[in-house]
Amino acid sequence: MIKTACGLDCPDACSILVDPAQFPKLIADTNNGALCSLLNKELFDASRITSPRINGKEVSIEEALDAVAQSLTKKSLLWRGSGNFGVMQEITDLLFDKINGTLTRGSLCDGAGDAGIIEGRGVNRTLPLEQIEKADVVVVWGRNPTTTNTHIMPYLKEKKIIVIDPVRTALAKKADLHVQIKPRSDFYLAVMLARFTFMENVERKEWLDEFAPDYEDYEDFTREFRIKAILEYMGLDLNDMGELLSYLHQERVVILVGNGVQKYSTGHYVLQAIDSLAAVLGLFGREGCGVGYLGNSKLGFDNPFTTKCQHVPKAATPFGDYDTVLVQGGNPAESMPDTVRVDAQLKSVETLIYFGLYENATSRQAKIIIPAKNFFEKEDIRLSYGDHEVRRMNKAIESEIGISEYDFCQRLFGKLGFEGLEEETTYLNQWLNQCEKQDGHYRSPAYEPHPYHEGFGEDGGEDFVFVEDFNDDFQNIKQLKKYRKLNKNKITKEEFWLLTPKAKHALNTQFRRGNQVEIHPDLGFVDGEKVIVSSSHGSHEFIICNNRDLRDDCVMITSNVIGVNHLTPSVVSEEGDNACYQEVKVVVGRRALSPMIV
Ligand SMILES: Nc1nc2c(c(=O)[nH]1)N[C@H]1C(S)=C(S)[C@@H](COP(=O)(O)OP(=O)(O)OC[C@H]3O[C@@H](n4cnc5c(=O)[nH]c(N)nc54)[C@H](O)[C@@H]3O)O[C@H]1N2
Ligand SMILES: Nc1nc2c(c(=O)[nH]1)N[C@H]1C(S)=C(S)[C@@H](COP(=O)(O)OP(=O)(O)OC[C@H]3O[C@@H](n4cnc5c(=O)[nH]c(N)nc54)[C@H](O)[C@@H]3O)O[C@H]1N2
Ligand SMILES: [Mo]
Repeated sequence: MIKTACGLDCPDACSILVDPAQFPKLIADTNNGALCSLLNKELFDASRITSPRINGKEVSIEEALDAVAQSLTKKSLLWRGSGNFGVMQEITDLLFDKINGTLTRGSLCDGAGDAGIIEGRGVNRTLPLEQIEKADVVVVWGRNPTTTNTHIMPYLKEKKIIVIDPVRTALAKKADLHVQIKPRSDFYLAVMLARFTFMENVERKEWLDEFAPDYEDYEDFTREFRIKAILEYMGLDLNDMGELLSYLHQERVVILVGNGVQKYSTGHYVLQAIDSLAAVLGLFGREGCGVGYLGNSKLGFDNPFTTKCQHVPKAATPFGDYDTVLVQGGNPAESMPDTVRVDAQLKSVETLIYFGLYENATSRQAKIIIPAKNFFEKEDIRLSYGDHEVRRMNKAIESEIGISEYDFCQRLFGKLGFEGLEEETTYLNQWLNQCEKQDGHYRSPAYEPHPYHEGFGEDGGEDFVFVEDFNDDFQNIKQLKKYRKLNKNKITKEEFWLLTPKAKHALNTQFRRGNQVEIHPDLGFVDGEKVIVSSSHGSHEFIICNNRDLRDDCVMITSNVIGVNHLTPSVVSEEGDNACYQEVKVVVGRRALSPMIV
């Protein structure tokens, strides 16, 4: 049995025991001991790329790497996804530094929220699991842990649970209160809750005086929002607010925020407003309290892979500007927003290199294919954005297939005549040596039992910064209106918010794919019916699945569904260079309708 850690991009970062003869067993660690349905040998083997290819023809790894080396002498971009969360993924930055190549900045994931947290708190610290355990009330806000973070579920047991989500999620069904919020209105809810807290005079004055002295200005800011109009917009009334506040005003309250609230251009405002509410309630630095979001797993580390390379925004990468694009550990042709644009751009790249595990829409376009090793087959270190444990990913399986990121780099350094790459173990140790070690466990240097106990900013000496403005210029784009005119009577009268959260049995575009659009049954569609969903960015065909757990102003298409990102825009968030998957409205049409031409 070999102990390792799961490399899939998920906050659980499970420790697992591997018996190479059987497939992995999960060990009770930060988790409840149940093996995740994704750790399944059949899934890991299905569509695996087993040999290098150039222009569709199988070649030796030597030939493939020669071709890569040659292509990297031209203007090159590295686009790295999050298919494997190990730190060694980033070693290829050192190669791009040598060739004067370009990297990406920002994120497809949590960047907008992260930017909002940094504006308020100065630094994004992970809330330790033990604080969640000590809470009386847990507010789960735009996060779906039953699907995306199952090993946090035991920490929610015997707590009062409040869910704020446009979908009646599995957790919402069991919760003490579910606020089925209108999408993209979380900013207003957070501001209103702060306003009511001030009105009831239950803000934590003592704490505010010490750590967030601008709170009176914030109170003025919250008064700029008209109660009646905002409540109407959100579809909530005073009773709803009263009930919600009765939970928030309890002694130990944790707010767990997810990606759902910030898949918008204004995502940073939402996190800063939720943090501002938490400040008014005095939740920072206190036992059993706090705001948890996707943390910055590399916080506190000196990263040996930092370079001075130039960067372009990841969510709207201009692939067409480069002769050579290396895609590593990602599937941009499907996971990026606005894949109609992405597809066209990738086609214009002279040499697209795909370095990954599975066949997918990106590998199908690539000229050079380099098979990767999966996380069972190489050495690495696993940080987590959900807790502070640092786990070794030990090689558990010997495989003939593929090449590790370190070996890829080392061989290209050799071919291109570069020097300065250290041994693999040197890098691994550089990460581990920065951790605190206790009973065989490694812990991130950023760990603090009560984050922000001493205050905000990197060193804890700064005040909390409240959100102080809000600009939102979301518009229904003209093209959609034109489309509506052209297709009068053939598409739904309504424009729907697009919700695109994670799916239970897939990890983004890896593993099980889907084809469904979920919609409220009152809208009159029939299960199994084929429809075309369109936005001003593109169209795609999906199969109807009626779902009463949705609001009737939303449709839901999970991130593993083929074609979902034909609908989403290349918009980059106002702060944090993040993708804005839900900054869009869609219409639903019958099969007879031609796809929208963009
Ligand atoms: N099984 C599985 N687990 C995963 C993943 C996976 O693909 N599959 N992906 C992993 C990754 S990469 C990430 S980043 C994490 C993300 O994990 P989560 O943060 O849980 O992210 P999502 O599933 O995208 O969205 C969470 C919830 O937000 C809600 N939501 C949507 N729009 C809004 C809104 O406007 N307001 C509010 N309040 N809620 C809204 C959705 O209905 C959904 O229930 O999960 C990780 N875990
Ligand atoms: N509509 C919609 N789109 C979304 C989202 C959404 O919620 N809705 N979520 C967004 C989010 S939060 C994220 S994080 C992104 C994720 O988007 P991506 O980063 O593109 O991740 P995946 O789609 O999971 O593709 C990962 C690929 O990595 C490869 N891979 C896995 N392990 C390794 C390895 O060890 N080495 C190498 N070289 N390759 C490996 C696999 O071949 C796999 O195809 O998707 C985003 N896209
Ligand atoms: Mo993500």
